[in-house]
Amino acid sequence: MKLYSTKTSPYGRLIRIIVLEKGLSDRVENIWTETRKPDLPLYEFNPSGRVPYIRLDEGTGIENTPAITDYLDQLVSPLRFTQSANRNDWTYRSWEATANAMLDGVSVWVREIRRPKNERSPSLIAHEKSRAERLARFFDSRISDHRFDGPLNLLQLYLYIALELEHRISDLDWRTGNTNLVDWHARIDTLDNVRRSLVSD
Ligand SMILES: N[C@@H](CCC(=O)N[C@@H](CS)C(=O)NCC(=O)O)C(=O)O
Repeated sequence: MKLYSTKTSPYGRLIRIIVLEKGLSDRVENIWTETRKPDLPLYEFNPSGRVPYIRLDEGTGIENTPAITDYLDQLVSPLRFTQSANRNDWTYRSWEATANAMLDGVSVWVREIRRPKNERSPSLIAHEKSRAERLARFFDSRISDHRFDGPLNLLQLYLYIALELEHRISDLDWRTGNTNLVDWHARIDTLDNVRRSLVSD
């Protein structure tokens, strides 16, 4: 199967980590595409034009990170990311959704600052900056919980990938005052599959 992504998509990187964690590298070919341009070949089979997108060998495909994660997870047992025990752990589920919200918010921020200066919305940027800072404090005070430890799960991945966007947004300062989160990020950052998921632009 083929994994369509841009080299910079945070969601694409998350899926690359899951591919590695599930031992699926031999079955998934990375295809680098562009987005947000007219007439991309991607639109022929994925009309939304969003990535990541998994094109299955038999000609169908799936977009959206949770659905792709579900698909990849069920290919190789044991289930790790979706239907596993933590699906009924509502504290886990609540934090996973909050980490997903952080990634969505910071992604909106990145997209906004990539627009021409005269098209950017200062109020949107201020909103996303304050959301990200609030959520960084939220996770800093919970990061010693066991749910942030042990084998990578979706909660950890959403949070790590959101924090990683500091490399793309100079105003994203989640580090100041959040020393627990800084230590946690540094530990996740050294994991083998997390390193292997990096690609140069
Ligand atoms: N909710 C989606 C978000 C995916 C997303 O926002 N992808 C961006 C790249 S990071 C994209 O494809 N943008 C191109 C477009 O909107 O046309 C997911 O979880 O996969």
